[in-house]
Amino acid sequence: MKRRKFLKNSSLSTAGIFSASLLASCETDKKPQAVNKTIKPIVIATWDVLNATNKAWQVLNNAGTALDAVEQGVMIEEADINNQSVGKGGRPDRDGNVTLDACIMDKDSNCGAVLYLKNIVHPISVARKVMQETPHVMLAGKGAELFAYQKGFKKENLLTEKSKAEWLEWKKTSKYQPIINIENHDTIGMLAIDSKGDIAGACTTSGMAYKIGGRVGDSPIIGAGLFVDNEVGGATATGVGEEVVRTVGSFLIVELMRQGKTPQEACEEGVKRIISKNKEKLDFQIGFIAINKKGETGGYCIQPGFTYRVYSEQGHINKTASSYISS
Ligand code: SD4
Repeated sequence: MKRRKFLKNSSLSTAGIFSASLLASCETDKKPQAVNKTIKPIVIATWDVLNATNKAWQVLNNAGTALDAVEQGVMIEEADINNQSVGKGGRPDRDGNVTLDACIMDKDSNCGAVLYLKNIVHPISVARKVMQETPHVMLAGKGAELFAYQKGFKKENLLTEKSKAEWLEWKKTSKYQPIINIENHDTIGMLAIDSKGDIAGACTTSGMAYKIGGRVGDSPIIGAGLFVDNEVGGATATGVGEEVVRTVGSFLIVELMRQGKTPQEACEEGVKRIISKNKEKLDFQIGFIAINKKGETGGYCIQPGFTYRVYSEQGHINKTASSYISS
């Protein structure tokens, strides 16, 4: 079986675990190959977002750009009403409004973001339009929504019956106390390298459940929730955004990689920086993932329970990030 076809079949059928040793065993009858120095596409995303990384990989595997891959990848989660941290079906703020934040960054350090966007299923695509079709980087609230309509996006109710019912239940106590790995689960940050070796990233969320109306987290803030430097690599975050903003987490991680740290070391340092500002009370979750220009990846978090997906020619893997606090 041809390597490409084999990989394609495997990725579609195994829904996940695909080891390098399996790949090696299927190739033993082949002639030894010269070391392939060509660039290998790869995509990495926060949490176990199999469908999103599958989509991004499809784009990369068809010689698409990293920018298209990350946009189309995260759109899967935005449209999935079962993901209650992103797009349609997201948990609302304390007043029952679903408000979305997203940003995108390309290989040339162009970036676009939307903040506090209502009624639009795909904030990431609006963010891309802000990046490519306006002189601005960020649009917020009503202005972002009007811009989206002008660009042809349709108005849609984002509050599903499930999220509404949970919100009505929450209102009985109205206690804002995000539950680790539950209410801050599944925000998607995605980083990709395409066949030209270019890097892009995207991050999209409905933010912290039951936040004060108007609250914006780290996810649409370039440098905090996402940062890409095509010379170095990229990083993205999930978890309590306020803490990520305080240390400009994703930018910090990319700069640490620029200084020579591996993605794993840089993520660990980024998490530890946050911890150093919160010695008294570590009752929240932050998870970072990162990728460097060589396609090496890393992930680290405060609390156990954060996973991330990596999809490359080696296969499709859901990795459990190591954590500062052990399980
Ligand atoms: C925020 N970082 O709005 C986001 C929340 C998140 O999974 O990551 N949820 O602060």
